[in-house]
Amino acid sequence: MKEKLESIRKEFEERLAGISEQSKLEELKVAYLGKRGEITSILKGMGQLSPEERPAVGQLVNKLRSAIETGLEEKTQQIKDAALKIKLSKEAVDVTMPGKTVTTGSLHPINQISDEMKDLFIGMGYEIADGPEVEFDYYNFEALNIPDGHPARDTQDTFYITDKMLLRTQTSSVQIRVMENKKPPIKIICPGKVYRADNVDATHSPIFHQIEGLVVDKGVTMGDLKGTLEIYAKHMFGPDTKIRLRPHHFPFTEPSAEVDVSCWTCGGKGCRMCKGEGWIEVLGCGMVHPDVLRRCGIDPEVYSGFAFGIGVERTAMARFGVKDMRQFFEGDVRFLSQF
Ligand code: 2NL
Repeated sequence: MKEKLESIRKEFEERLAGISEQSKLEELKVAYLGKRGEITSILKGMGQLSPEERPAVGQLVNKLRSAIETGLEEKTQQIKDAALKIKLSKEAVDVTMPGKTVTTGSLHPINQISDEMKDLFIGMGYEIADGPEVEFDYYNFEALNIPDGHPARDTQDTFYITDKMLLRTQTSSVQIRVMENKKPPIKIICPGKVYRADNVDATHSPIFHQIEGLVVDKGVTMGDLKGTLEIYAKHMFGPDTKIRLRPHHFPFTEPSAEVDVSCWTCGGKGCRMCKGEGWIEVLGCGMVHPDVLRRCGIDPEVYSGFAFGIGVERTAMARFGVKDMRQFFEGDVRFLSQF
């Protein structure tokens, strides 16, 4: 019996040594410890032994069984370790490899400038108002004192969808909609895209961005307008900036003015930037025309208001020293990555 057990052990160890896969190991386990395995059949045959022999043989069989179990466990661990080693070596990171550069985008210069303007006016208590780019003739022209045949229909020629629908030429249309729907006090800015039937050149584009502001309340004066624009100019062009209002004409404001800021390059002495003028035009403004208020259901005897319109491309060109407006629309990364 002893010899038999010994030869089983030997055979087991030989077979175990030749195994390197988990599935073969399972087969081996069944062959020795399974229901019809070697050890099991010996245990079953124990009944034929004499009572004196039984304990000693039982001990030997148990020893062999636990040796087989240990052998199987150790092999399982070895197979697992080997697999892990292969997996790790496959996944190894070569830290000496050059890294992949992560390129982050940035805001388009037009968005940078309009965000800056919006932040400033929000800080002064303005709300942002939004409206359609495809607009009725009424909101874009009629309501703003520009009836059919008015010369401003030529200077602000646009793209017509139908006789009565067009692409808005200014975001004033949004302000008209707000005045129709809300009682003063009104304090809003309207940023957005506007359209003109202009040919493309260095300073013109059929699509551009504008931010218009509107304040309507009791007792709003031109002094309020001037103070507001002064804050705007200092914020956008530097704390030493001065402003100058030149009389102008817009159909929708009375009085109207164009606003110049002292040149941010020479401080007003005159240089190439300001073409020797010392001043640079940055926006248009005025006191809202009483007819415009009345048409929106606001009594001009009770309320007054000011409005202004700022071209974003123009401002961005000034701030960044861009000479050709077309660059803002071309999407050339070599241009855009400079901002
Ligand atoms: C420019 C500058 C301006 C306004 C826009 C405005 C809006 C309403 C009523 C009155 Cl609802 N005015 N906006 C006023 C003055 C100038 O934009 O150069 N526009 C052609």
